[in-house]
Amino acid sequence: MILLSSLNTLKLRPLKTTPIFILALLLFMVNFSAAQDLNLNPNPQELVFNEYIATPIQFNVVQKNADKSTEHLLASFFNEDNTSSKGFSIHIGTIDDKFSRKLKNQVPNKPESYHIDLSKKHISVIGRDTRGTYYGVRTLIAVLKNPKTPLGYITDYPDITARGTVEGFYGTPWSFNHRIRQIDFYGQNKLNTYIYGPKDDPYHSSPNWRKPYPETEANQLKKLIERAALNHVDFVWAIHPGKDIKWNDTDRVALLHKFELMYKLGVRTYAVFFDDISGEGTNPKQQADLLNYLNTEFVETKKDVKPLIMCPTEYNKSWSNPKGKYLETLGEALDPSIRVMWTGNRVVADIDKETMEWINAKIQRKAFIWWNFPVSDYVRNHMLLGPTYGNGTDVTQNLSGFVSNPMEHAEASKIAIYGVADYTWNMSKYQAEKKWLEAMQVVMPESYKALEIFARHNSDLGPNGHRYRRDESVSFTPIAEAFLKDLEAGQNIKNFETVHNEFQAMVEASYILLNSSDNPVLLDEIRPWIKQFQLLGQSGLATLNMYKALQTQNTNAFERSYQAVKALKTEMYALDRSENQNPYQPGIKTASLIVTPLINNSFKLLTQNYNKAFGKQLELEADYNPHTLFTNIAQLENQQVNLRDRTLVLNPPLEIIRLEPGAYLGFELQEATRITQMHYKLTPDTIYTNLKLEISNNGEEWATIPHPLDNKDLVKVSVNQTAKYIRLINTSTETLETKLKQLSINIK
Ligand code: 14T
Repeated sequence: MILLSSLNTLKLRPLKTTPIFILALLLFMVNFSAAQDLNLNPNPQELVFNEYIATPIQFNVVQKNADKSTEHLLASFFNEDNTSSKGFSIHIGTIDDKFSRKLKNQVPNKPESYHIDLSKKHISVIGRDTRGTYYGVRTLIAVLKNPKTPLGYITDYPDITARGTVEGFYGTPWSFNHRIRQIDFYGQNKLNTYIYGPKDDPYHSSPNWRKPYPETEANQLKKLIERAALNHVDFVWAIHPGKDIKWNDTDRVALLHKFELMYKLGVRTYAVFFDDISGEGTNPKQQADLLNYLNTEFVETKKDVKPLIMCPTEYNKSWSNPKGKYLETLGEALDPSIRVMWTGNRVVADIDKETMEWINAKIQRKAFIWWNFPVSDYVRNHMLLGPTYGNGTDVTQNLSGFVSNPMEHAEASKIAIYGVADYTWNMSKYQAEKKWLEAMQVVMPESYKALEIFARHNSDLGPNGHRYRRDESVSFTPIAEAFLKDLEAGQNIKNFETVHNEFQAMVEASYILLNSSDNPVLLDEIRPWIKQFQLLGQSGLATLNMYKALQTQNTNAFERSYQAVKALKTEMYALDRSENQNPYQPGIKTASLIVTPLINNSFKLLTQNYNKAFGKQLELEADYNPHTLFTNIAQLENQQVNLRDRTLVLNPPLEIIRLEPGAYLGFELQEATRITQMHYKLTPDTIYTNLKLEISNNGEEWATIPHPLDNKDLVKVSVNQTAKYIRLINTSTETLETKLKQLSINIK
């Protein structure tokens, strides 16, 4: 029974030891896999199944006091085709309905809980409250979508009261359509909270927080709020008044007035954010007084408004000033019903018991966690598609809410949010990897395997100021290490095939994804990253060809593949310079933790070995180079410029070059940069006096840098100036013929 005991979500009624025990066990194993395949998210607290039947085709559904959302949900599954008075009997209601008398003790005494009883002839779904009933129906429908229906019962409730997301990132706010899709997704996965707080909505923050939304925006918000209600999601409208708030009656009333306007649009839960402000607005006593005022004047008078949520100015431990007593003041002064947000020990951090105990003691209540994952507003060139992991699974009793701050890529964020839904509902049984795999299937039901390959290699953030990192390419890491080890030791590469397969899989997965019609909304968000991933996979394959060519001493093949890698790098560079050009972290980075370094290192080692073996001088670096050659000499037009560490080098042409009067050659840097030195070497008979060394910031006005005029060997000039352009120009009236043996600059 080892198999069964490892499955902690599924309890089975005790087996009788009979002669047909083995047969029964086999049957159970069939059942067991069927139970696993129920595809429920979040994972219910208690599933007790003893038998399976073929799922009925006709149903007779009787519902009592179901709210609009539940009715709507029922209508999405039960229709004319599968309902009739002779169908399989289903009762749906709450503990207050008569039919539930016998079973209502089975419904946990917790908000949003439900109990489903499944017998041969009848199914009952009983909710503790209307949301519980709604969740029960969600589960029932998910169960009935399977070909086999289990008999037994499901008892379920969420571990965390408030579960969901906070749209709180910097950058382009989600569109209306994206928000609708998100809200539906939350309903499907029993998330109950969407905090609306986009930093770039001027009516959420300064300057317009006091003003009503213009009609168009108001109408859209109203639709979102309705959609949230339909999905049993609390639409939490957040206001961010701290930048210019005056602690006086006028502004208090202005806030109250804005709350009233939002109430008219349908808002029933409110938040006040004091993050990212300075000056008067940061005063904790004033903040608490304002929140308490809103609590008594608004929440308590309205009756149907849920407790207030506030985001403090010191919202993480690393920012909390131990002398200032900011958090303690909030803790003492704030009405106990008001929930206080917290991001953890740092701005971006995972949560554990210690985190919670520290903050809860200060604020005298259970903190409401604002988890800054998968938000990518500080690493915008990366796609964060990895699993939801890292948070303690023993903190159910220590927090009042848990919301994830997602990426500006709403659809791609669903991978992480799917995990958040399960983590916050059933923490102790949460399995990050399993939920991540399921999420792939949910967001891309057809092409999920291709998505998995892509997502597996796109999860880390790269080095960043918050020092938050994620695992990436986990199963491939030891393979990459072994590969490099063999290559470095000059040994035969033992896992060549495995690495080859992975690169091949990267390319194939990219083709599949780019041509899938599975989820066009998702594809629109991740397309540039997939393209980059495809090029990377191809460069991996070409690098492996270099290895093979070197082994068979095929110089032609080696140099072709070598050139191919360089060409692919150029293409990747171009993509990085044209897509996702935001001003913060522009560009497209993919598989940056394991796969990219593997390919770069292999390329370098192979080129080195090749140079050694065949006495060649191929460049070792195939890294992107943002700087270009600057010349009006047609002969040099296609000459490569390479960046090695901080040295920018012109690939020296073999032929003699002719510099007509006015001809120049040099470099154009990506931006004005400090140039420390210039090195050049021409043929010894060159008349140096004909050449001038110049720098410029705009390519029009030039300043001359003195340079030695009689040098027959390598010329070294100390430049030590900041410039965008640097060039050697023939200022004489004569044409100058020379071989350019070296031209390079050192930049800071
Ligand atoms: F309010 C908070 F709880 C919070 O996390 N605020 C922001 C959030 O909107 C943003 O998405 C997140 C990740 O970048 O971090 C917070 O924003 C910052 C963080 C900083 F370290 C803003 C300025 C900072 F210096």
